[in-house]
Amino acid sequence: CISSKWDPRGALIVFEGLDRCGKTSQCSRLLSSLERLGHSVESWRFPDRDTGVGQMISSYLSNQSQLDDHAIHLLFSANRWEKRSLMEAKLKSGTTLIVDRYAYSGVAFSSAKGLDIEWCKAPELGLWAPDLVVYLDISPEKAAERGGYGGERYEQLEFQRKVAQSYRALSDASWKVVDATLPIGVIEAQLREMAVDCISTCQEGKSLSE
Ligand code: DGP
Ligand code: NA
Ligand code: NA
Repeated sequence: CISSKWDPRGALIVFEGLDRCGKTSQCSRLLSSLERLGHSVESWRFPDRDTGVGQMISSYLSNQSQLDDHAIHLLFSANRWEKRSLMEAKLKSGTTLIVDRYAYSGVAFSSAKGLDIEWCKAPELGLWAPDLVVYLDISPEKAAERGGYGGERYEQLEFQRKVAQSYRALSDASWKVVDATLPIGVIEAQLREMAVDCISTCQEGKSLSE
C-alpha cells in the first residue's frame, strides 16, 4: 500500500468479457456520462497498442507474427507493467480510470490455450488491484452472432468458449456481472450507478492496493 489511508483518489474500474461483448462502446459511454457528472476520468485499454511492446502484441494478434504462447503472455503483462506508474500517478491525483481489459484478460486468454493458470497469474502480481471489476456477460454463441468478429487471432467461437470457461474459473464474488444482452441504454445506466458508487468510496479515502 503506497497511499495514506485518507487520501482521496480516483477509482480503478476494469471491464472484462469475451470479444464482442460490447465493452468498448460501454466504456466510451461511461466515460462521457462520468465527464458530464463532473468527474475527472480517463478511458484506457489493454493491450495498449501504441507502445513498443503494444506494437509487438498488435502484430501477433493480426497474425503478422508468431510467438510462443508463454512469450506473448509475458508481453501482454509487460504492456500493463509499463503503464503501472502512470496509472498510480493518475489515481493518486484523483483521476478515475475506466480500463477496457486488464490482468484478468491476461489470465483468461492464456489459460484458455492450456497454460497453467498459476503460471499465468504470476507476472500480473503487483499490478494495481481494481476497485471494481465489471464482467459483461454474453454467451460465446451470441457474441459470435454480433456483426462477425474482426478476424484477429482469438476471435473464433471455439476459442471464445474456452475463454468463457477461464473467466468463470477466475471470477469471484466481488465481480459485478452485467447481462450484456440487455438494451444498450439499460446496461449504460447500470454501469453508471456502479461506477458512481465506486468513485465515492475511493473519494472517501480507500487506499490503493496491489
Ligand atoms: P481488444 O483490443 O480488447 O480487442 O483485445 C485484443 C485481443 O487480445 C482480444 O482477443 C483479447 C486479447 N487479450 C487482451 N488482453 C490479453 C492478455 O493479456 N493476454 C492474452 N493472451 N490475450 C489478451
Ligand atoms: Na478484439
Ligand atoms: Na474489445
